[in-house]
Amino acid sequence: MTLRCGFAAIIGAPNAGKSTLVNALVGSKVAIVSPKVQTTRMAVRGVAMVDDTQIVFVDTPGIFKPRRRLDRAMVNAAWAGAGDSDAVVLLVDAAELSANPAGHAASDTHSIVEALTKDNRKAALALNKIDGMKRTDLLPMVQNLSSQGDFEDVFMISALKGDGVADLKAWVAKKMPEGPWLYPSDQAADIPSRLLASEVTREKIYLRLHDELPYASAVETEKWEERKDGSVKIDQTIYVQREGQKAIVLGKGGATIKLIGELARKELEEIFQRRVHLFLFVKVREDWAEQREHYREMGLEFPEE
Ligand SMILES: Nc1nc2c(ncn2[C@@H]2O[C@H](COP(=O)(O)OP(=O)(O)OP(=O)(O)O)[C@@H](O)[C@H]2O)c(=O)[nH]1
Ligand SMILES: [Mg+2]
Repeated sequence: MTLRCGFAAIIGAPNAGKSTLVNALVGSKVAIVSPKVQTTRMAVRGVAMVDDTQIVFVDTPGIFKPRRRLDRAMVNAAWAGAGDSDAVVLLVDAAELSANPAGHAASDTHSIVEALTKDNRKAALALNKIDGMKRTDLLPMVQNLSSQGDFEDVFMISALKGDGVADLKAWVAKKMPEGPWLYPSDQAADIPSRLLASEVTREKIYLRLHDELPYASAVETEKWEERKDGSVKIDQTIYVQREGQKAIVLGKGGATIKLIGELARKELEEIFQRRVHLFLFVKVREDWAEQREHYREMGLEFPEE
């Protein structure tokens, strides 16, 4: 028996479905998902087994043209995830590309292909969200992308429905080098519980609140208190940048934060398999996105510029 183990990075433009795909490949929820762009902020590892091969999938933030400091930290984290890996999968939202061939997703994807080519980095191409698309729309897209870069292989998948996911996983498994496993074979996620708890709350913010609010917010787990009865009490702070945003997060009579807290608590109870008491606080900190300590809390490196 030869053990194999390695890293496989899933990269792509924002909203391509990277986190959905990593969850599907791993078979449990390790990364948060929302319909909004820039949901993922840091690289998250999910572990999958294929026979004697252990694959450490790395979900990465979307790669786009960064404007803010936080954007730069996210894009840096994405490329760092790709740099350390034994296989790279470039994931593309085929439905979006078909609907908007000259949109953001297309140009971000084009820039990623250029960067991969320039660095001589090999990658497989995976067209995602093919559910509900016509095959005849996919072929010209593959031709177009293949003329931009040289891909090791091409897959057409639906991360949401599962189509093609097993084939992609088998391809990745073959790319993994010989070596001992890094994780126990039954471990799926590698993220500290406190950080996972913050991410779950942030997902509910992305699902429930709109416009600039998700992008102006950060969640930090301040306290994690084990109780004698087996439950856990978690205190979290939601940072926003303006008083008006605080009012929106709270909602009328506190209704919005109550709902966010309930949704997050239910999911945390499922993930941790125990009772959770979740307490959310909202704080205005105009410049949290410029402060080094928040980046460490988010699992990101602080970009100097
Ligand atoms: N129809 C369809 N929707 C999908 C598929 N995969 C993902 N989605 C949806 O696309 C949206 C974005 O999914 P995510 O997994 O958060 O995408 P992401 O690439 O991780 O996004 P960022 O972290 O923001 O870069 C969500 O609403 C998903 O449900 C798919 O195969 N088909
Ligand atoms: Mg994501």
